[in-house]
Amino acid sequence: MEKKTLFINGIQRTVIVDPETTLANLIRKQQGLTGTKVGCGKAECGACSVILNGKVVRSCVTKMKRVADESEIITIEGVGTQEDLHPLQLAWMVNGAAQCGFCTPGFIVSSKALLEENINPTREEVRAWFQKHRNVCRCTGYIPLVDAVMDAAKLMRGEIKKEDLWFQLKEGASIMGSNMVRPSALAKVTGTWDFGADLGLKLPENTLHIKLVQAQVSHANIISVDTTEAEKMEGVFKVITAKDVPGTNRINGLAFPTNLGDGLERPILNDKKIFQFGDAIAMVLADTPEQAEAAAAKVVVEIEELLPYMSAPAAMAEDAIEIHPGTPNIYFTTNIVKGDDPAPLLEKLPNVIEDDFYVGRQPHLPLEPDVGFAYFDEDDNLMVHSKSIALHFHQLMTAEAIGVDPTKYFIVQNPTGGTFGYKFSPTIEGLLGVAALVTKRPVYLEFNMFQQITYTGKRSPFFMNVKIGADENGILQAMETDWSCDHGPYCEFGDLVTTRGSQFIGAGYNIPNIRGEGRTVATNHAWGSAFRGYGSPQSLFASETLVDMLADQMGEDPLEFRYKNVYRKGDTTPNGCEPDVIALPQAIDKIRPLYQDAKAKAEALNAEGGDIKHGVGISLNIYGCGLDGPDSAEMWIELTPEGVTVGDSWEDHGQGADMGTLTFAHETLKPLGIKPEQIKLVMNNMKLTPNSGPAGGSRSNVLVGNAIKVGCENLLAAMKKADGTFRTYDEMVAEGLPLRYDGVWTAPCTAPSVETSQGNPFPVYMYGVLLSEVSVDTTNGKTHVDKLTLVSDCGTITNKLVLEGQLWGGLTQGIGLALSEDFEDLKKHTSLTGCGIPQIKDVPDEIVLIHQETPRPLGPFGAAGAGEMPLSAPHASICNAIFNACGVRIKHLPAYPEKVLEGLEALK
Ligand code: MCN
Ligand code: FES
Ligand code: FES
Repeated sequence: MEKKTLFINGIQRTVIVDPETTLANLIRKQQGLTGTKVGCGKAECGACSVILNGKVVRSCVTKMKRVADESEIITIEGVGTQEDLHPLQLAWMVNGAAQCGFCTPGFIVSSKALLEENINPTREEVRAWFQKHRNVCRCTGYIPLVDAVMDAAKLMRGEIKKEDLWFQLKEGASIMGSNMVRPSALAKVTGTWDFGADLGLKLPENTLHIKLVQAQVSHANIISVDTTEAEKMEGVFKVITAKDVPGTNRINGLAFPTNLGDGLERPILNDKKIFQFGDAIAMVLADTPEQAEAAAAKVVVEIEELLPYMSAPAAMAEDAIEIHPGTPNIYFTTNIVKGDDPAPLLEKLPNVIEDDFYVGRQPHLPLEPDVGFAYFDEDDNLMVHSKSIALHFHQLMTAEAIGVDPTKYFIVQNPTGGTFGYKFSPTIEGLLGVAALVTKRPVYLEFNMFQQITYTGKRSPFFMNVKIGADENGILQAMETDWSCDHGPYCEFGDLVTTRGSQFIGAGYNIPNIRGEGRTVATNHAWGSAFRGYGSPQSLFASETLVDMLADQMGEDPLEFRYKNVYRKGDTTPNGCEPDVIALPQAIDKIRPLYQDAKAKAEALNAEGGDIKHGVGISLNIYGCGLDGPDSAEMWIELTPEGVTVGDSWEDHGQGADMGTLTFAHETLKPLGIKPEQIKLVMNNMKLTPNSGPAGGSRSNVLVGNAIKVGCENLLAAMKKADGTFRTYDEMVAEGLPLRYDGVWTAPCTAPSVETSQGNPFPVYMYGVLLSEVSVDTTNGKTHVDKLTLVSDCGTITNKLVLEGQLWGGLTQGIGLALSEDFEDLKKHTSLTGCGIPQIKDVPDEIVLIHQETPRPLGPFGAAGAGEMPLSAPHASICNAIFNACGVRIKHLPAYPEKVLEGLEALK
């Protein structure tokens, strides 16, 4: 141990510290300053940035022995407080720069150091600074972060005042569509928004720390698990294996009735077999994480290794054994039957094209690794706190597996540092529940980034073959599709994601005659979980590339070819239903002049010669809002002396559920003249809040928004007097009228059958048209995205800051999907950088958003969703731009430089 004097946020502190521990540990664990976050723990993300003697350092890798005596350290807590915000914190709020907020303290601290060096930076200098200091954000696309620094610098130079920046709500005005700052922003920018690991450090002293014994191979029989040595280790309270699980130890994957599996193949702790790398085989519970870790290394697992099937084709091979004995590897099939058989038509049509496409196992890469804790509350309820974005689903899926009475088991969502869909699946809820149930003590489990990446679900790869045909006028007439979805070893929602192939291959166009078949395949690679876009990025990559190829084959302009074929009145979607609104022709009209300018610019640059080739590409971006069919959401509202309290389970990944709830309540309650600050939110605690459904499928703005509207209208109806005025709280009480009202809304939809896929799955769709401008270096095959322009139609805008954040962030993940992101190689793809997360240099500073607001008949106040549309097809647009630049067609993602080079070679 070393004794040091440190000046932390200006206050002299004496610390006794292990020289080998990190500065992050000292700050967070010894000083209790949890505003500094630890994401990657490996100097790759900048979440842990602090200022050490005037320089930005990543505290997760700064050993205390390198921190000199009398050092000065500034953490987010020293930048500003809730009462006295630093200009950067204010600018972060008004620019909507904190979505999940996990990267926020690191970025703000880093920016503070920048502005101390250079009070008048250019945008390029800000971007270079973030690149140099490795500040990474997964939510925002970086644009609002740079905007925030520029605003803060102006404030600090005295060119503007705080009042100029701060959103002012005029008396009686609507907050719908405004730039009002989300309620959680203040805590996020000041480092007081406690994520799971922050709360973990504040749990009671008797909390047990869990470490897992995980599979090191992808497929094996488990012969034995010996915990004898581990149990003798210092501090160990218990080692739990499958035999100790009180329940069935089988998570319920909620399989479709036609699924050949029972949906019960996923254990909480693996007993008979290992199905994928990282499977949890045992849990060690000890007084400290270090003790648990040391003991976990002593658990001996004897296995018989089996041949792993690491892709759908491998698992579909004739000689492949059943991964789950008794269930075929192809365990679910779905078909699409629309109009006449396209086969004879495709024989005759003058313009036909067919090809194979692949979209891979995109990793979610939230900066916050999975984390949670569990305990029994004062009423003896099992309480599990996690990053769940599907509270009620997860309780249903894990109660029996854990062995707990579902009426005594509740899940609470912790402030969450992004999920992008991976938390649509339960991850550690079962482990935490079992650990608390077996030990009757509070238990805590956190993953490191390696575990986050290797253990949690991934986007399900689709292997697709698509054939389309158009008549002599270039009007699409027929399509044949075939797709295989690699869903990893666990089936949960694998059937559902496979149905997206029938809903979104060819979406956006009126194609009267379609036949196709899709199947879900069990493999030994990472299990498939929801990922933003959920099947549409796979499906649309195939059709948005193929449409481009057909236009090229016919010598037509790809934008005009699309314009001729997009949905118009009377047209139908691949599911055979009318689109909710006609929005695409208008969106194309808006992008056309910009597209023509971009094309002219690229042609002019290419005419100059050189190795860098420029190109432009287009894609339609489409996704539905809702879970298929009569999806439903609930909420409640209560009149209080101060205003109202609104309760819902609109889970927040970081997208802005708090702002959505506040906006819909405020808008509906406008007749009462209530102010936003009179609306109290109670969210995402199953014990208090009803089933609003998961925050997936871009459903919440529509589904929960409608439920909030209904609940608020019920309250208004009860408050209304005969003369049209409203009763006060006191009058309601005096008349003995109930103060609390429920709001329920169900989508008037029908889930398509698996035989034909015909039906009306979604009440509302989101639409976009994306123009990508890229440059390709033909010497090394590297693509750079230079500019993106999106015409987006998400219906009436609920909150502009939130919506724009969703669009920038989603598009940026599309750049990753197009060019760099993958989880395939279990040796290489195990860190944020290894998985190809876009850093600021990979994302253009110009991502232009053009809003079209076609009101949706079934959307609350006309709103659609927003979360997934921007990631539904940007990769197709970018790859179409690569073709336009250099003639190379990318059909298998990502478009790594070597693939582009290979294509260039082939062209020669
Ligand atoms: N919104 C709006 N105006 C509209 C439509 C939507 O302001 N016309 C706002 C909504 O109020 C909400 C947000 O946009 O705050 C997204 O709305 P919606 O599309 O309904 O999606 P959900 O609230 O159901 O959120 C889930 C969605 C999905 S499925 C994933 S995955 C996702 C996403 O949103 N993961 C995210 N956005 C994310 N954003 C962040 N920062 N982190 C994630 O993990
Ligand atoms: Fe330290 Fe990522 S750089 S946590
Ligand atoms: Fe940057 Fe979520 S706001 S990672």
